[in-house]
Amino acid sequence: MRLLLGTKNRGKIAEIRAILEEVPDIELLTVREQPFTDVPEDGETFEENARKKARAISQETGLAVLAEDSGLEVAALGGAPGVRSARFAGETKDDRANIAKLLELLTGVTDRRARFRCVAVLHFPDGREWIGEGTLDGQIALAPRGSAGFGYDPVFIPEGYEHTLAELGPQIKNQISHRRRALQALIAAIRGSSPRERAR
Ligand code: ITT
Repeated sequence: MRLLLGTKNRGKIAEIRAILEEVPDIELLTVREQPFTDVPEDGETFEENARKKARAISQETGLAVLAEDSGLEVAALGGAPGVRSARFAGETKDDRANIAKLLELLTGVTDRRARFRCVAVLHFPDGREWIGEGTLDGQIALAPRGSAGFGYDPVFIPEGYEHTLAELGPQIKNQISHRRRALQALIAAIRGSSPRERAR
């Protein structure tokens, strides 16, 4: 199966590639081989944004497209930054600025529970569409630690671990991540059932 990855985020591309390496018969194309236009992410949910990206890029390119929308939900912030995770500190999608803003808002806050969420959508040009969702629970660290990964990885300590995802590195992250779980759910849906209705 030939799939175009509908993301321009290099961290996501590397992780999805590594996760899907285990799945036979998938040929992945990226924005390098097949450029596409940015899709405005103005939906209120991860699912809405993921569907929007997959559909728009599939329509533009005529290819099967795997897109995902993901983000961080922080309990003490009522689920923020959520769908606005990439632009939390501004339109430039600056990871460092996003982390600085998050730590600032959590100064003195003892409840540091957080959850990564990812919704992945696979859309075919003939309209068939599948979806998978995954989460990863954890805590927000008091300060950034580690250099691997992207986004909020330096401040996210997954449940059951003492180190941040940026310290744990891709081998461990890709075994437990919200992205892996979403892709696993998507693959299970493809293998086990018919596509979910397109008109949702
Ligand atoms: P595309 O829309 O091109 O896929 P994007 O970076 O704009 O790329 P999103 O809108 O889905 O992607 O925003 C996701 C943001 O959530 C991302 O920029 C990070 O700040 C954060 N995020 C999601 N998954 C993450 C992960 O595994 N590790 C750290 N941060 C993550």
